[in-house]
Amino acid sequence: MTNNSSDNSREWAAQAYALLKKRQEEQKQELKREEEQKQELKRQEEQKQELKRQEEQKQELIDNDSRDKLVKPLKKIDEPELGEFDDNFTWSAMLLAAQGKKINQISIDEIDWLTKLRRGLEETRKGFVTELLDKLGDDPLTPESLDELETLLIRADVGINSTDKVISSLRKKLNEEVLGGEAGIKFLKNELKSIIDKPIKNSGNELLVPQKGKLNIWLLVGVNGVGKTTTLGKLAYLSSRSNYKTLIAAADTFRAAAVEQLKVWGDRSNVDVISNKSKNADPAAVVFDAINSAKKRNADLLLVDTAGRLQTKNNLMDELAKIKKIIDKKAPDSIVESLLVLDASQGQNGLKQAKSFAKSAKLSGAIITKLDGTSRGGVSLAVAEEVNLPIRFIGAGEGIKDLRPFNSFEFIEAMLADK
Ligand SMILES: Nc1nc2c(ncn2[C@@H]2O[C@H](COP(=O)(O)OP(=O)(O)O)[C@@H](O)[C@H]2O)c(=O)[nH]1
Ligand SMILES: [Mg+2]
Repeated sequence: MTNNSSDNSREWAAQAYALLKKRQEEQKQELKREEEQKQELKRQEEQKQELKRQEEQKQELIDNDSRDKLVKPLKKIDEPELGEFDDNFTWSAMLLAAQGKKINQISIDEIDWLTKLRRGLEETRKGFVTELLDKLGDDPLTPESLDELETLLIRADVGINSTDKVISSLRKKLNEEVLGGEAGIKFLKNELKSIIDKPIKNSGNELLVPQKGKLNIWLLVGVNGVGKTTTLGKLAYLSSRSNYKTLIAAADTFRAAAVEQLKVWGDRSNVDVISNKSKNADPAAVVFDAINSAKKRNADLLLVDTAGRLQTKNNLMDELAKIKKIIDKKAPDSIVESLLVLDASQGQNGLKQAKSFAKSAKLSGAIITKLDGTSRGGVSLAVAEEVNLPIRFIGAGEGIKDLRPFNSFEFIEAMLADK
């Protein structure tokens, strides 16, 4: 990046920061005003109560109930606090600007997420870009530096196929022209992005959102512990926040605690959970009930949590097939997505799981979780290239907001950020 454009971006980021700061200040003032009004109401009510008490001296108990009803629950600030105007902010704001966002269109939420994503991919980046940049410096790329790059890509779990692809197109490019370090990185980013974008383009659907006017059913599948239930909770929040009528089906009837875990998530986003109390209930029966409820309530999106025990994989696949059969029968017009949840920290192991699931269950997309604090974030590329699955969402943390629709530009920029 030239000094000039970096100066401009910094200026842009500074303006965005000032605007967000102002907005946050206004929000705080608004909250303060509301709080003051509430206090005033409360005071008036207390006065009234006092009068009443004096009138009804016989009544000893204070009527707490009516007072409580007046005090509405505090409106929570939905956005996280604005942090410092630092390198994280500037980097995140620059990424948003690069995607055509206007200053007044960005939110603290987005900045927060991008900061998290970049921090999460730090381990993947270390020993990859940092090393690469050290090695390349400002010198033009050479065939030897390509060998090093090859090793680094494989080490970051990008996968053999994707690595081969990238290295051979870089080699071809080098035969045509001299490529400096910076231009090399840019070319590399483009190559990686096009690998990850290919299945998304092939699916004919850039962004996965529930289709309005239809029942959308999203099945979350994957082995135990990868983050299915957590991801489903975050999805429920994302979807209800975007005003989709959402419902959860607790079809992991194998783990007793799974239903409780889901209910906690459901409560947090105000989404109902359909479950079956009997032990070892049939998952397909839960889905059957959930579809009934979804139809009755005119729901837009039904999120289905499934079991993931690996030791009885055949049963698991049978179970998924049975769930799908019920859906075909009960809701033939619904739009079904089978999303494989993959734990990025499992690297090549996760890739193996993806391949075996893809063979037996018809998958339509992937969700990569636990991108925070793993050195194996590159596995996302391998999933796109080797299992041919569009990545739909990524998770980078255990919080309710730590999941976002996948954005390949942001992902690659975060993976190859130069700090
Ligand atoms: N750090 C981190 N932990 C996660 C993420 N997603 C899920 N987890 C954790 O992974 C563990 C297993 O998650 P769970 O949703 O129960 O997995 P399931 O068995 O596939 O349903 C839990 O401790 C989650 O808090 C993530 O994006 N980042
Ligand atoms: Mg679970």
